[in-house]
Amino acid sequence: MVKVWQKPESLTDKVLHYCPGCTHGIIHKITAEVMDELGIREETIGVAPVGCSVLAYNYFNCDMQQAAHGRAPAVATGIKRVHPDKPVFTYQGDGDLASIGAAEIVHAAARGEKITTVFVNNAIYGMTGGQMAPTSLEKQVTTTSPYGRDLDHAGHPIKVSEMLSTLPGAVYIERVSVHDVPHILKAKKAIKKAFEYQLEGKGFTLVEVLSTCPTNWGIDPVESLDWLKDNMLPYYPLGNFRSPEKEGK
Ligand SMILES: Cc1ncc(C[n+]2csc(CCOP(=O)(O)OP(=O)(O)O)c2C)c(N)n1
Ligand code: SF4
Repeated sequence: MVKVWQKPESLTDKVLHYCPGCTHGIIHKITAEVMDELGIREETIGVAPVGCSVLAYNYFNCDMQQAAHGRAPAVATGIKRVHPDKPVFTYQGDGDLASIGAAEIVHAAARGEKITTVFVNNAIYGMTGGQMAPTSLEKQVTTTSPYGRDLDHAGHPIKVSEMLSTLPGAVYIERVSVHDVPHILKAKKAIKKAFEYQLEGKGFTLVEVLSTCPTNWGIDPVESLDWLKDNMLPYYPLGNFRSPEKEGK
């Protein structure tokens, strides 16, 4: 019989708790496939955040450590320094990474920590009820901005990839999306590159993945994919912001 699909070995058999249509599951799957393809599952140490992906340690079939809100890059730094030969990654949402954890990620990148961050930007706090995140778009309605995000009052959404790409310690920064199959394949390639650069000891690597939150956006899963495409892509352009080749590293 021809096998057309196989669950990656780097995912456990636990049923994901994510809402129907949430693209966290897709991002878990492609990250796990990358670990399988690189043959690094047994050595890899992942760091789980707070937020909807707080339970990532139940799903990734590698060693995992939980970090308090936003502290995943600091925890990953400690792990990597103790185990410099092991692949270390953090998996973080935008509330976790760009809000209370903003300093952590900036300094990990500035120090050029040899870790990989999978940064899931769904423009909202998912787990805690859909409050405005640092990445929520102008005019975006959230539970804390019921009339839409007002820039005068709440400031501008933070473009994390652009911001981190100003730091020389960050060797690979790419923004991808998972709103359709061709983009999912590109997202997987980017995550694979990030791990490969880490294995080559190049420096800090981060892949920002534009993701959906149908529950807190208040729209169905299919419309959410369109909402991402129509609203997030214009403000968060996809592409590579920093790579070792460009930096001559
Ligand atoms: C130390 C700590 N502070 C605050 C919280 C509350 N909290 C949990 S999840 C979360 C928001 C996370 O949102 P995001 O990172 O965007 O992830 P998503 O749920 O959207 O995937 C907050 C504020 C917490 N769990 N722990
Ligand atoms: S609340 Fe949003 S981010 Fe969290 S699991 Fe549900 S759809 Fe996904």
